[in-house]
Amino acid sequence: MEMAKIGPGVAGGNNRQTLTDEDGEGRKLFRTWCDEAGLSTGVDRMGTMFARREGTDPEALPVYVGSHLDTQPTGGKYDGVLGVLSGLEVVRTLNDLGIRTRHPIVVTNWTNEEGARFAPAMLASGVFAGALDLDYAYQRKDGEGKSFGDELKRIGWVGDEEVGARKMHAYFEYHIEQGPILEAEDKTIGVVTHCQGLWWLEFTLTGKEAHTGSTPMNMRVNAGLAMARILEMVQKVAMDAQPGAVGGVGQMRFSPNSRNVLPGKVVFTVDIRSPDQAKLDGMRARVEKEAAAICAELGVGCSVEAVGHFDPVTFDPTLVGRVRAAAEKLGYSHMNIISGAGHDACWAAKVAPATMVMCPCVDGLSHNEAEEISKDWARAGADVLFHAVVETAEIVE
Ligand code: HGY
Ligand code: MN
Ligand code: MN
Repeated sequence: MEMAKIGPGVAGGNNRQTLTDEDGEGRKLFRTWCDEAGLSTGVDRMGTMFARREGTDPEALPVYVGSHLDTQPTGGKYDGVLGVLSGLEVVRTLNDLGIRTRHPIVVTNWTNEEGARFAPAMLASGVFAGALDLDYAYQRKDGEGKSFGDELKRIGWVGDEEVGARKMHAYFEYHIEQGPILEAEDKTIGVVTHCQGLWWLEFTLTGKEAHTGSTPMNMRVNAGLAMARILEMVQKVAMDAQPGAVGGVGQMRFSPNSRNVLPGKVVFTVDIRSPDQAKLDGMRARVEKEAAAICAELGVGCSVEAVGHFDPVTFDPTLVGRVRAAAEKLGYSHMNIISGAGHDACWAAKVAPATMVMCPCVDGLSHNEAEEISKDWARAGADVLFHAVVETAEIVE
């Protein structure tokens, strides 16, 4: 709730977008809490924050536990934040109980998980895992043409650590489900076995700017109509690929975006996802092929760029087993679940054993200011996270 006071939304949620002044303030507050917990904080060149609690064995690779503090423009208070602050709570609890672990524990705040201001999502963890390079990340632009690199410098969070130089013994991420399954099944804990893969396809359609009144229908090069038909087609592609597939569009821009000018340019991003690799890639191929045909029929120019991608992820079975065992030991109802949303854990899984813990959220709602959880759910997930992390970090008597 303290963190939620920074970058408040307009309807009870948060607007603390990455690399804004509010993000900078949230980072400072998190840093203060880490200092108070006796952690030493390092920052890498993507601005990701790593707060370290020493282990008894300085040679042992740390157990990382983290998520993200940046939010959607109309985000909730828990997406990402719950995971970062629960990681901090693991450390505080160990401090309170005077427990020492062999492996160090590092609480992590990844930069730009959301990909709302700068695409792609999970940008910093993608660079950390070597899937994206630093220069590409630094040049990503927001809707006002500001670059990631300039904005990171502006808020003063360019760290000195090489991105990806840190090696992990294991990575854990605790996150709200952001979907309706756990609540509908009345389960308190999601044992996350996999995460679905994703493509973000940015389409740029070129029409002919003309008067919406005096231009006869047969003379129009209507990029807006092409976009509408492509959105209908994306819906059909996703429905034809059921079960286990989603597709839609969250953002589009008309230019010149004037009521009585047919758009010269329409830019929008198609978001398609599936846990099945063949289905995911098949949907991408079909969307691109059918979009080209729609535009050709209307005489509209069509170009597409993949601005976000990761393949379906299988989390580490040993760590998944520890999450399940912790839920059982603590007496929480639980079920296996595939994450519908993407997370930094998806990239961490490329470079270390990784897994996630999930708790339900009310009505499965997220990326909405009304996002809500219960204290019982929050505590149960943090409990399970604590036990799984501590078992992996090995208590030293
Ligand atoms: O898009 C996602 O799945 C995540 O919320 N960034
Ligand atoms: Mn998130
Ligand atoms: Mn999110």
